[in-house]
Amino acid sequence: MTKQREVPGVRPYDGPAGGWGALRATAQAIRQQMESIEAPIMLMRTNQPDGFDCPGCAWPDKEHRSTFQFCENGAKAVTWEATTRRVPPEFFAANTVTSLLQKTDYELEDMGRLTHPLVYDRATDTFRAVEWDDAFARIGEILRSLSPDQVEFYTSGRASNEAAFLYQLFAREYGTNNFPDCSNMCHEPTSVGLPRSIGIGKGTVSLDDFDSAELIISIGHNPGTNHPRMMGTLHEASRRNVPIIVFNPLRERALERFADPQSVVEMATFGSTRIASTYFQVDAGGDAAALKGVMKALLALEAAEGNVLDKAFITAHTQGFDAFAADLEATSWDDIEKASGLTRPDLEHVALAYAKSNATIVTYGMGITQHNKGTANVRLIADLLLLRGNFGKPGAGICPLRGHSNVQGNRTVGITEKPSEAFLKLIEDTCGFTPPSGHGHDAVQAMQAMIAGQSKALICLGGNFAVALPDSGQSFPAMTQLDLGVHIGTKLNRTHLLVSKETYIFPCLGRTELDMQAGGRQSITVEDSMSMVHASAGKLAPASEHLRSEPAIVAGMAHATLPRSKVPWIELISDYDRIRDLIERVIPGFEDFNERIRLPGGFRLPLPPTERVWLTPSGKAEFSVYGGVKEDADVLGAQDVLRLITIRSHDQYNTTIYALDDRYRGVFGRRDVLFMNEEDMADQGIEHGDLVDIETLTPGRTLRLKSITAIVYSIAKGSVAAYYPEANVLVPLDYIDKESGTPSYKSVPVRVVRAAAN
Ligand SMILES: Nc1nc2c(c(=O)[nH]1)N[C@H]1C(S)=C(S)[C@@H](COP(=O)(O)OP(=O)(O)OC[C@H]3O[C@@H](n4cnc5c(=O)[nH]c(N)nc54)[C@H](O)[C@@H]3O)O[C@H]1N2
Ligand SMILES: Nc1nc2c(c(=O)[nH]1)N[C@H]1C(S)=C(S)[C@@H](COP(=O)(O)OP(=O)(O)OC[C@H]3O[C@@H](n4cnc5c(=O)[nH]c(N)nc54)[C@H](O)[C@@H]3O)O[C@H]1N2
Ligand SMILES: [Mo]
Repeated sequence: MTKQREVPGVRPYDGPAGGWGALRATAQAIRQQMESIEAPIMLMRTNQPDGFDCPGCAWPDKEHRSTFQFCENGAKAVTWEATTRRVPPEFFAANTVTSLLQKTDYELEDMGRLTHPLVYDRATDTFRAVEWDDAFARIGEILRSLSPDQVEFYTSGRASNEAAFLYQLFAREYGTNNFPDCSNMCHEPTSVGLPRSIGIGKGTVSLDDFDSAELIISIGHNPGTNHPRMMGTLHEASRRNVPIIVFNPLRERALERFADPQSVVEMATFGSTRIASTYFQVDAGGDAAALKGVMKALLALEAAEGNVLDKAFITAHTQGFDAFAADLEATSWDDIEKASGLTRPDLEHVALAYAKSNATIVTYGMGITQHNKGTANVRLIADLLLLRGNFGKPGAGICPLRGHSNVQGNRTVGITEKPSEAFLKLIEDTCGFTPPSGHGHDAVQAMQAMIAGQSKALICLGGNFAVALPDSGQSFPAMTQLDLGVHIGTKLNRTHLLVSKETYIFPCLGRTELDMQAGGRQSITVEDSMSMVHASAGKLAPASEHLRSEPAIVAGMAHATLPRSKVPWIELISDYDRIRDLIERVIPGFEDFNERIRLPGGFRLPLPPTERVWLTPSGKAEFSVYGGVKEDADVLGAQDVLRLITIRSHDQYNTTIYALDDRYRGVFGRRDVLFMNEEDMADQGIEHGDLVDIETLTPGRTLRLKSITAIVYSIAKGSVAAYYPEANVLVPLDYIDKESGTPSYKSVPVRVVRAAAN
């Protein structure tokens, strides 16, 4: 690399991920957000048998049964919620919404916890406190005046099973299946693709499988930041000499080297462990081609040497192999190399390693799903595993890294815009009303309906809907056209401030807080990435005496909206065991829910593929055919078109910005950077530290982000990366995976030019 000029806040990070840096960052997060005496005690209660579930990520933990495991970003998530800072009504009286909109997303949440239910007052352009019952009554009145299909019920995946179940019951009794949810922007390709391939839209591995895996292939996820407790698992696997093959356009430090803060030796000696045995910097959007290349090479190996494919498994358990193999045959190496950015020998190397392993796990995240071919990507991963029978045996399987800590549970208990007939029938039989059967809106469709003026109200169970969605230029104004906006949240965010004609903000209890109802102290339940359901109970005093729990707020709105409701809302929330009894009657797999949730560690929901049972229409696992590699090669290979990836920094939880550093990528105190490959920069005459403008290549409209600082980074040639949510102005709302509706947040075609004023 040529000698570069100094760029403020940009300096290479040479250490491993984890280690002392992680401990220091944790101490800092605690210092900034909360009284230090309380903090360690509370962190010790995270993921303990009688404590609360970490609101950070959905990675499971053995720790629900054993001792506290250190996690920097889990600590940040917990301290961010348990902060001692508050935004009381006096603050809102002194600050107009217009002035608050000038603040950054970071500043908004950093002000602290919401303390009172609030209503927007247009005359003064401020929020003021409102009584819960008055707010519920008015919301009921507005909802009754609208047609149910004009209302959108958004869910962000932090909500508990109990809250989410009541929420879908409310919306369905009211009369709609409009359930946009964060999963639509996240793992929807998993929820759509895996059922087609293996009959269920969830991962099939358990933590124990990692102990006996012989090969791990990690595609498109960044666990050092987003699933930090997974690092302990990868660390152990690496120390057992298990090869870990990584596909990622960016060099992510935690996937290269990691020092485990639990390891006394590594901490004392400043040592670290390699994570990836081989690291392939695939092009953004190039995974389908890469996976096809690996499988094409595997078929060639089979032809040459035999005994590579698990033929007995393929014959007994799968369907569609011939068409799948013929398509691989027809796909040229030339196109595979062009579309993936990797070479044939690279991919043959992976095939060889895969052929040698008797038990392989493939882990994947947003680098796979957030593409216009997200569903095809997921299915290709399943195909790869099917070829060697890597389902239903120890040490093998598919492992989608879920996002929010209970996003999987939300879907299990009924948050879906496309409910099955069987589910609707169970609701009808159990609850006594007929739920609507027509499909509702997903997240993008909900926003499109709002932009078109068809949807008139948005209710949000958590999250930051408008900011998380693409195309802020269209999405933000659409919020302000609504008749009603209702936001249940813990902290103020921009979506709350994009006020509708009438807007309410409802402050709720977080995971860490004590939840007292008429029947005493309550616990809630969540489901992790590996289908384990367990209880969570907060212990801290609530941030304010006016907070209500999410189930109580949902029940309050439902009770006020549906005067002839068949559901005993108020009774249900007095004791959440009653909600769980109802879940048990409606959702398969929850037999004896209340008994089993009281067992240490909870219980696992059924996962038929682990027993080689396939709930597909044919009763077999299905191979897929993805025919788009040639097209990908043409598009990805095009001159001066770059592919923009939008990513999370290390100090960020989705739209929540904890602080402005991205330690492992060497960015400090700023987020206005564009990571670029050095050769691409040279091609465009851009130097490290130059200001650039980014423009999306979309027909008919101009989407532009100006004055971003381009910096040299180890990223695949042809790919560039910027931070989400800032870069959402560049993502077209209709640029989606057509099968799942998920936005292509990680392959936006852009042009980067030096800023005019530079
Ligand atoms: N601390 C923290 N934890 C979190 C979150 C958070 O924001 N902060 N978010 C939560 C949520 S909701 C989610 S969904 C998960 C997200 O967790 P991840 O799936 O790890 O999400 P990202 O950081 O968006 O991106 C993942 C990686 O994909 C790579 N990538 C981008 N494009 C491609 C591609 O085309 N191919 C391949 N192979 N790789 C690609 C990027 O370089 C990046 O390393 O984490 C959850 N946990
Ligand atoms: N460009 C780009 N866009 C993306 C992505 C990307 O990679 N790139 N990733 C997408 C993904 S994977 C996801 S999951 C979505 C995330 O989209 P969302 O889930 O909508 O967003 P979050 O940022 O997680 O929501 C933060 C807000 O949640 C509220 N909150 C926090 N804790 C609680 C709680 O316990 N209860 C309640 N009721 N509210 C709470 C707070 O008010 C906080 O402001 O964003 C998507 N958008
Ligand atoms: Mo997510």
